[in-house]
Amino acid sequence: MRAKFFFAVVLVLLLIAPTSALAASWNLASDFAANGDSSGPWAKDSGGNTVWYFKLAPTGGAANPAAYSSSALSWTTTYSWMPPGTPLKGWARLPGDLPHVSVNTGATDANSNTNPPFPWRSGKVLSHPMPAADAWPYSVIEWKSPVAGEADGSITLTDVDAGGGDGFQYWILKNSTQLDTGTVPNGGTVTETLTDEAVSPGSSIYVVLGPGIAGSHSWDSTQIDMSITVPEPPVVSTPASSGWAIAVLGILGVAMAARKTRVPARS
Ligand SMILES: [Ca+2]
Ligand SMILES: [Ca+2]
Repeated sequence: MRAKFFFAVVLVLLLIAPTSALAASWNLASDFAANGDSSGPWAKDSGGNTVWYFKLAPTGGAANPAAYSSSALSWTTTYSWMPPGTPLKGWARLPGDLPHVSVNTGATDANSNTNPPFPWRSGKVLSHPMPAADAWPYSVIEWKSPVAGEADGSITLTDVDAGGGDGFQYWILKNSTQLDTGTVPNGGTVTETLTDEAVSPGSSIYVVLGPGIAGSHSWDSTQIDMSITVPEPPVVSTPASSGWAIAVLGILGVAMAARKTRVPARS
């Protein structure tokens, strides 16, 4: 009888226990800052890498993942528009360092040596396109899902170089499906959210950055904040459910105590 009682207690605990943490999360900037190097896994293309990829898109191919390529990108830690010694790393087309997708790994914000300077915040990813007339104007960030589930995410693009220019264009895709596109004026910002986007291993979310509406890439340094969670965050145990758990355990405890203290009836 005692074994059955403890089995019942364990069963109740399993039923009312909060869902274990199953969510997997990725953050472009912190993942890149902590792990990125020339060999991946936060590298420019496939070849054994896992989640983050950096590519370029050709003229007319901003929303066509089949046309994306990383072949022109090289690993770099120096940028002609940043002071020497600034702790940066990323992928860029050399020489000229544009387009690029790179991260500031320093503990402090940095400023460019352009006039006027633009800020490159500590721990943040910047990207920069080329003019629309270039053969490969667009920089591409790809998140390739290693898991199946429903992806929630946030993607914020901010023009950090407000010295001039026509702002930037962007595209958000899941695989070959365009989820959204838009233009952002000079100095502007936009946030796109992902909600319950079904993904499976190999599914991709793309963020594509291009020059502005007039095709100019001047003053187009763009901060990209991007995070994705799959599957959705687990349900957290509430105080109410904890209260029920205590109540159920209390009832079971009282029942056991009563069983122990009950005096057998005399015959
Ligand atoms: Ca522009
Ligand atoms: Ca600008």
